[in-house]
Amino acid sequence: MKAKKKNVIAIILGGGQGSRLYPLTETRSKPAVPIGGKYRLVDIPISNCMNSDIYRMFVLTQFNSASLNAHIKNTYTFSVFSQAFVDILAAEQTPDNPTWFQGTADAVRQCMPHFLNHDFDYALILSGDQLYQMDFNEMIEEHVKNGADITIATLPVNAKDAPEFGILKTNSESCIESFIEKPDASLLPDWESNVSDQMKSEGKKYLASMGIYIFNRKLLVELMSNPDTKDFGKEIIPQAVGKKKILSYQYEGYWTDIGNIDSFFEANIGLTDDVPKFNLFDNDNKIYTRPRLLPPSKFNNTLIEKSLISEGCIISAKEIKKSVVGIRSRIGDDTIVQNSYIMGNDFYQSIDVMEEDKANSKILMGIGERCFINNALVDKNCRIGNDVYINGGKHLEDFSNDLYSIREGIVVIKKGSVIPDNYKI
Ligand code: ADQ
Ligand code: ADP
Repeated sequence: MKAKKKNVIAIILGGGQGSRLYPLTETRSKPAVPIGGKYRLVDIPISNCMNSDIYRMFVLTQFNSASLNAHIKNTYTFSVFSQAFVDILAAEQTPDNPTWFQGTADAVRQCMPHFLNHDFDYALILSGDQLYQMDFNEMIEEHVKNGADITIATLPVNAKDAPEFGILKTNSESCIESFIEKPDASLLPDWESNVSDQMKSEGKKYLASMGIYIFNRKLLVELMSNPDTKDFGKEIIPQAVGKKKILSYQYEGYWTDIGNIDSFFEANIGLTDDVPKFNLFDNDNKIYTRPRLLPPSKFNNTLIEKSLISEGCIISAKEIKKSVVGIRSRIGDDTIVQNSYIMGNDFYQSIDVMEEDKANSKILMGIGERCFINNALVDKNCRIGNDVYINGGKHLEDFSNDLYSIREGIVVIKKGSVIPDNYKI
């Protein structure tokens, strides 16, 4: 049974400059990056909030993109009888704040006047680039029951991952006694925690901050009045340790950071597993997104193995394996797609326009005939010609040009790229 509703607002940190997800963030803000064929990154924290009965949400983003605005406006519309909203707060220049957000805490600080217009007792601060399904009510219950000033969701991690996180140690009451942001591997022996036997057996001996925080309103106002602190992980949390009661709320479910191309790609392809760790097929924890009223997908002689195919596609490919295919995708005859994420298209070309393009030897939207695509991430609205060969893998070095980038062996075709016939990567 869900706990009684608390007076909570959610603040979703939608991203800094998004350089780690480049080139997906070249023309859009990070929360608007499409995931899972039909969702956008911001749908994950928003859905977690809604599934936890938290309906007042702010999305903080470094720059405003048309796709983010359209997505939020067309998706999260609530009844006039409810208090629910999803507001986008983009970094704005004002006479007091001439700069962009300087970090996560600075982003919250610059937006404080907007939050304070609302009645709330607790602020739930979330990252915008994580894949997980979590009931925040339990965390809030623990926060209130223990009389904490701050609660941080934590997760056991192994020595390989620990240097990428804030690592902490707790006392027997689960209160955080020490915290270090992204420790050097050489320091790890001092940071082991007493985790469960199961976690120990998996080598996960370090307790990491998931970057999910609850702050009491009064404390948040107090902390945000110091303009010198720019970041939660680097300053706010380490400085509060020993002075405030900071509770660790330990979580052991599936959670992954999707802040870079490699982890974003893995998270998408992971959705095609027999039993994916992130469950889209869950009655109780729905992932919400824009309802689009698209037609059913249509196939012609295609072998599909372990793949997610979104609505509104027209597919004549020979084979699609271990891939995620996004809305309105068009894939031509005899093409093979393996281990790839094809994001799909924002609109259909009309038959007239397609005829015109063909007459002018222009490549059509979608993927042409007899192509081979492996280990690739194809952004929206690309026009890939016939007989194109894209074979990503560790044999490729990092690279970038106008059409595509290569990151950790994954070939990322940039949004709207036109890849000529017979092109090879
Ligand atoms: P990181 O994820 O490395 O570590 P950070 O880069 O600050 O921290 O990002 C946190 C979230 O805030 C991300 O969703 C990011 O996109 C967003 N963000 C970053 N800068 C922003 C800005 N200027 N404006 C708006 N949003 C911004 C943090 C903690 C660690 C913890 C990990 C868990 O600092 O202690 O272990 O999260 O992932
Ligand atoms: P999604 O289905 O990914 O949420 P939208 O339905 O918001 O995407 O559509 C994406 C964008 O594509 C919209 O901003 C829309 O205006 C734009 N769009 C639609 N048709 C065309 C077109 N023929 N040419 C260019 N852009 C178009």
